[in-house]
Amino acid sequence: MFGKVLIANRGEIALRVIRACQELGVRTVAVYSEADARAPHVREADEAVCVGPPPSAQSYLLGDRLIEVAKQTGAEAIHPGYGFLSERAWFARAVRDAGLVFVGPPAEAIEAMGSKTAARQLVIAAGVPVVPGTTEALRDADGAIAIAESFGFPVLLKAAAGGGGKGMRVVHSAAELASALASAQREAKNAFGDDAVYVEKYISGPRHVEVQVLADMHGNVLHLGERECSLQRRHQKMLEEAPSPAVSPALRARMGETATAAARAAGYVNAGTCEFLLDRDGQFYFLEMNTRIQVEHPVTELVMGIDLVQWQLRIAAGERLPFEQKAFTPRGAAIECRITSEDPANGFLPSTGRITHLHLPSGPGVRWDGGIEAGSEVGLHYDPMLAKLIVHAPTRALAITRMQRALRELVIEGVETSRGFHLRLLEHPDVQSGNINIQWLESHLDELTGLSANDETIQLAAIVAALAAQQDREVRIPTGNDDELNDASERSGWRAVARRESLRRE
Ligand code: MV4
Repeated sequence: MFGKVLIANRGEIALRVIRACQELGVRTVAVYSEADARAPHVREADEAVCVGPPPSAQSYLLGDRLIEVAKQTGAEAIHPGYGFLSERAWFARAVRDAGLVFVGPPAEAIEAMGSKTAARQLVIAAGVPVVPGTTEALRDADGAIAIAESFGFPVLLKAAAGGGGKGMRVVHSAAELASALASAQREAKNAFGDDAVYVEKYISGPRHVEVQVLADMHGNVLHLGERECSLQRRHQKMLEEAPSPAVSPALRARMGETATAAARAAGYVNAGTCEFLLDRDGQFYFLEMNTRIQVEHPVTELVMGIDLVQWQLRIAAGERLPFEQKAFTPRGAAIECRITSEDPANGFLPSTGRITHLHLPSGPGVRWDGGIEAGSEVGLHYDPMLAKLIVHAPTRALAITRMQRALRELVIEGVETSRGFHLRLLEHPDVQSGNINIQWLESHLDELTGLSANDETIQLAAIVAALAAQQDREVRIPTGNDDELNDASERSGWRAVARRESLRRE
């Protein structure tokens, strides 16, 4: 195992990697921007080096600088986390060329999966089902129309260098195609410096199901089942779960074999994820492979009983995977809520400020992967995800109840957060029954964000809750028929918080 690892990231994932290193007896080097000088990841690491001013382009994205810091501090490997430099093939290559280990796949595998058309060619050759479409960039509108007509409208134009939903256009008829192609090409050129656009049949109302893969340097490739990730807004996932309520053991085995075939075809090593669309008839189609650890990895960890980040490090150090595929059957159900500093009542506008008060949920089956603490300053330089709240329970229904309980325990003061939105989401019958797809969340936003109280109402509610809490502590709850009072105080989150706060002060 490595003696020392540099973590090229911040926030909750930097802390997650530090914890994995600590359990493996590996020393850690954090890097940070001037905005993060007091951030928890800086304190929790064994050493920390400031790499620049707040904008990521001048700090967390300075690959060469991070490699220099790794060499200066004697780190042997760099863990990139997710986002930032995690899927930049040039960075993986530069790390390797500097004589260090990149904790992730080989640069060649990142490259192979980075071009969506090249990835399609690669996986088709391995027998993986993909959505009908092209494997080469479109040359002109006439050619595109001929192809689109061969499988029928609507079709979806996608940037070859894209991924994650950037630069896509749904096209409903031949008449719209020429102008959609031109604008997609323009957008692709601007976003990725490459105007290559290809076309796929548009699948309407599918689920987004992704399969976790682990591969070592010795040819062992395993899958760890799927995650259901359909509940997303503007390509940002809000809630993920494992297993997917739509995947049977037989489908899991087929999707898993498909994912490992795609990974093998790419010469994949380390942790990766194959994204699929799963349609209403149980047909699944490979979309793309994410060549990094993902935000939602904890739900897989909980149902499979394995530490994925530790295994990323072990694989990078040359260890063999000691598992047999049949060891990986999901146990129970896990759900993750991404707690963001966004205001759901205000179009998910990012909210900034200092976290003045933080009360974390805990107890059976609750995990908090956070990057903040009381006193943290939340700004606009980085992603608004503050933390992930993850629960594990014997069944999906119990996991939902447990998540509701944990969200009610959670108090974050100082910035607006998605907490209340998550509570309402989990109350919805479609979410409770698992009857969701990738369009569900955006088509139910009004219902989920509708009732927004104004400041004055919130102040009144807080006062009433405080008064009610004052009563609760004065009245010794006697025996017998006080069930109603107990029920009411349990059900009101306001009252529970006020009671907790009023009792704290003595
Ligand atoms: C699609 C699709 C429908 N049909 N491809 C979005 C992210 C990127 N990985 C590909 N995406 C999609 N590709 C075809 N042929 C719908 C989406 C899509 C989507 C996929 C997964 C999760 C959320 C999504 C939201 C909108 C669109």
